[in-house]
Amino acid sequence: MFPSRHEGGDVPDHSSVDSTTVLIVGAGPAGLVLGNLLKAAGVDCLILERQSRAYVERRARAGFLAANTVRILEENGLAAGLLRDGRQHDTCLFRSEHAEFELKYSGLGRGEVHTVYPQQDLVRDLIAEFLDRGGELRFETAVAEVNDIGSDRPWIVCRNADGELQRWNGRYVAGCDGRHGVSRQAVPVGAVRQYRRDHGISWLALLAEAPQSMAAVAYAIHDEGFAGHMARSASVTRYYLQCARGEDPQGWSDRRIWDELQLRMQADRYGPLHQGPILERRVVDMASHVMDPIQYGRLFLVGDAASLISPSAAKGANLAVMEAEILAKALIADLRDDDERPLARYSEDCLPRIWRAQEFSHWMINLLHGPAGNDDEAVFLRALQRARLESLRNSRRHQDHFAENYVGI
Ligand code: RFL
Repeated sequence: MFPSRHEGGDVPDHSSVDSTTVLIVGAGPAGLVLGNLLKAAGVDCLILERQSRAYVERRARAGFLAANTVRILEENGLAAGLLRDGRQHDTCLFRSEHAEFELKYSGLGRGEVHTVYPQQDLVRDLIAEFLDRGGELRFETAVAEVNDIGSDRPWIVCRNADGELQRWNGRYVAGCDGRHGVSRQAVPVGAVRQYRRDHGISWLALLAEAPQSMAAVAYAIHDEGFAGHMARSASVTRYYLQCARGEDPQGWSDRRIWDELQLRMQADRYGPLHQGPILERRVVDMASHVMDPIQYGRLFLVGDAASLISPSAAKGANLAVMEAEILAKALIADLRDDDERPLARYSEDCLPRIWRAQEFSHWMINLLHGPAGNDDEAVFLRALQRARLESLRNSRRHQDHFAENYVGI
């Protein structure tokens, strides 16, 4: 065991000082998988989460878990819920004004499938398991500062729900605080390269209280813009509509949303969608961001904090779980076996997979979106988009490549 050590006493500006071995900032999939794996190995850790438990257990985002994610969760005793309630998914459907075709990816590439299980359900399971394992998780506690990551004694300052400031010392900090987190801001300017790309495309991300309309994920390519359909649960379906940058989601009434979805999904030709109230509407800008390296001193970035990926290929949560496993093993090797090498290699181990996922996501963006307008460039790029789709429809090699990247990382 690597026990906590309460140091007590007052430190100027902070009401108390405590210590643990690994300070984990954020209780999303990354922080919770990391915390569970560390706890199972007897490594002491603390998770600090700025939102309430009810909020994170209801925050709907991802739903498509890759085979590698399911393997990690299963091997670590974290998969009971998804094995009970998750549904296997193995087909995607592409629609354009010219054609419709299905790819059954369980019969392509490595033959892997997705498990559909809402991210908020996974988060709920991971929290329950972490607490069962005796883990310490503080909700409504926002980390305000991450300090001295270049030393062997990093520390953080957080503010709890009562507004009290507290200092925590640790041996390591895992920055699992997502796209807007504070952890990565602790890295000195110039020490890490940041790659960024704004794809200039936005989606209206919708959750509809309606059963899925098709048995497959559906990608509709249309001159009015992309539309997507993805199962979440028996009664809730996620839809996407490409929209203008800066669009006000409240400007989209339920009626307007369903009319636009029916138009772009060609309901007149392929059958109507199952409609229901829109439970959530928000605009998501397609953006990518990669830190290189994803570690500095005693700070290790995991999940969206390390690399943000557009949701076009459903990779974000899967990358987060994969990196959490790699970091957990490396921390355990260091703390238990005195082997620092896996920790030193953390970035090297993760970054090629992150870039692979980024490349595939970028390819998906180009497959699904064409520029609007009738100028020469827009027409040319839309023709390339159609050619890309035709290649996917006709080439078995292209399909194998797609399947391998779509489900794998
Ligand atoms: P999360 O889930 O954002 O968790 C970070 C946590 O850190 C907390 N936090 C702090 N806590 C303490 N102090 C601070 N200062 C803090 N600052 C932040 C936050 O409250 C939060 O609880 O990051 P993590 O763990 O890296 O997980 C990443 C995934 O959540 C994300 O990549 C996916 O949701 C992306 N994504 C999808 N990924 C998939 O693999 N498959 C999908 O089908 C899929 N669909 C999606 C998605 C993301 C979407 N949005 C909203 C961008 C669909 C959508 C619409």
